[in-house]
Amino acid sequence: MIVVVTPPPLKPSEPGLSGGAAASVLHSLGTDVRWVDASLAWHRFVMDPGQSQAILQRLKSAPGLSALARSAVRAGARPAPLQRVETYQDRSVYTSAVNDLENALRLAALPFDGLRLGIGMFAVDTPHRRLESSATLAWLSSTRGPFDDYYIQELIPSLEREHATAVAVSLTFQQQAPAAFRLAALLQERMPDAIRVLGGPLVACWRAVGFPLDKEPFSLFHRVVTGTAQDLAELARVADRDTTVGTRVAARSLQAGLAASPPEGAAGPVEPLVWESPLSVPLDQAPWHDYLSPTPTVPVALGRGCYWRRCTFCPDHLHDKHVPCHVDRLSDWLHQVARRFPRGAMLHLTDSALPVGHLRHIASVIRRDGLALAWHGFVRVEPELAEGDVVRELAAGGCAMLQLGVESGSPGILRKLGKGASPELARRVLRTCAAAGVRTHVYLLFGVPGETDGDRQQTLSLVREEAGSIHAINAALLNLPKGSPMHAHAARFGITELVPFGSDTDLSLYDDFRCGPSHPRREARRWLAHAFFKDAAVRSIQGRLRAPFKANHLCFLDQGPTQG
Ligand code: B12
Ligand code: SF4
Repeated sequence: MIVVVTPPPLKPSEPGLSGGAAASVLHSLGTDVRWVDASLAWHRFVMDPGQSQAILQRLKSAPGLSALARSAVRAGARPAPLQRVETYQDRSVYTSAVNDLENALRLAALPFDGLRLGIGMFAVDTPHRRLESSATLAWLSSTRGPFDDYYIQELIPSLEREHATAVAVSLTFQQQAPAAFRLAALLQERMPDAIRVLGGPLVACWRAVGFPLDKEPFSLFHRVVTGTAQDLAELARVADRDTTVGTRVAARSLQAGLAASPPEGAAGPVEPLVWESPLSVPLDQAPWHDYLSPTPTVPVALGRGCYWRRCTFCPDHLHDKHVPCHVDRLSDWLHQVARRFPRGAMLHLTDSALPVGHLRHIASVIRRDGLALAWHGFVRVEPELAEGDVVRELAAGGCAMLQLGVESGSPGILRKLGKGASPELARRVLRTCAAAGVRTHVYLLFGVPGETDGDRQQTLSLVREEAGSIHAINAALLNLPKGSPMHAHAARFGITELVPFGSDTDLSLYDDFRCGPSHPRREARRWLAHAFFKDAAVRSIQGRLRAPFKANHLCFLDQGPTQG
């Protein structure tokens, strides 16, 4: 049996998509596979009152311990505050529940000097050590850490009981890397015969920018792969020598009536099978009752890649061209989810930019067939979303929230970013969504090369003037992705120097940058602190909300204090 493991810590509000999707693909290839959301299982493990008590015993004299312990008890209650619908009806109640969870995770990290844990967060406070470094990850893989007790007491014994022949570790975000490598080290010690494979989006991104992935700690794995369907088929073949997956796949391809030759750029005949269907987690394997959401939330990708691919600050063109799933398969999947959750579910559509055509299809199926499903996800600022009829149709078909890549209120900055949308269009889209009852989560980007206070002020004006149509804001500073057009042609954008984020960060996917004497990220950070976050309109939207769950919970939250 192959066991796919999603390492901690992801936000515990819904299943991690990548590992679950890998297990679904392996299952569709006829492989004996089980998926473990070890992130959720680890959260459940550390929130257990027995675990908190054990830490308290160990650290009797640490300051502030009793407050952390009280928080941990509240966060560990069942049902947890973040599983109750009422918690989301009042932003201050919600914020307290989030604080309790964060405190519980802080408590779990306390026994380990220099390490910090939070919601979807793992940080190293030790000077000169950063997570984006193979040396730091090698050190963490050889050191006892906050995941050990769970691995040793729960996960590894379950892998032994099931006679796992291969353990496929799925790595999406940097904060999961310490747990991924530590698991490999413990498996090497305790289950040396099991094949250890590392793959997933973060590995694919490391490979795409050309990092060598053969030294320590990568050598703890037998294989490090990007995670294409071809990689999964190969894994299935190696792990289960008695099955002839290759033959099965070929047979299934024929059954599905797929072209014999793969599309350009595809690794082999397995890929089209995967592309036909939406990619999601196995509905029968996720521990649905344990996620910290008021409604079961099912992540799904409607395709691979982005259909726009022209934003200059984005590395998306390094990956597959956009391939959306087939709408008939999408309808089938929606029905499967609705059958699994007759009392309702939230779909988290995870694509970087959701095609409006697919959204209209989802809405029409949900409405026509009366499915108890709602959904949210990222969209580009598209003219169709400024049309009242279209957005009302989406709202009637389950659209709870749209996450909009507005980025800036300055036309010059938007042109530089290659967004292909104007501030005026963004304003119309925001108003249309609000009028239709769709929450809007506005993503803003600051610290762009050449950005002035005037540009930033235009963004603030947009927020002020459209505040009544904005449900939440995400204001980010530009970390320049390696491999993005802006990085590859830095001089064209007025960048005079690319500067690594810290020394010894050989695994960082991003750089900082300077434009002559200007340090745009630093200037923007100052302006955000002094102007943006102090502005009344921004404060009225943000309220006093603690929002590390971001969109995962904002889609359930009622409006801020000054809105209707
Ligand atoms: C969609 C996406 C998201 C989605 C959800 C992702 C998810 N899987 O949970 C959302 C919108 C939530 C998201 C959020 C963020 N994201 Co993002 N995201 C992506 C993106 C574009 C695609 C990943 C994806 O889900 N694809 C669809 C799924 C179905 O495919 P898949 O994950 O590739 O899995 C398939 C295969 O890889 C394979 N597979 C998976 N695991 C394994 C394991 C083995 C052994 C094998 C053989 C195969 C295999 O099987 C699957 C089915 O075919 C990637 C970049 C990229 N192009 O890969 C960035 C990326 C993962 N995100 C990134 C970042 C930074 C973020 C944010 C932190 C951004 C922010 N500032 O808020 C947040 C973090 C949220 C969090 N939970 O902590 C970075 C991560 C690097 C890092 N520094 O941590 C990436 C790499 C982009 C980048 N280059 O910067 N993201
Ligand atoms: S920023 Fe978003 S819309 Fe632009 S190319 Fe990247 S993924 Fe596509």
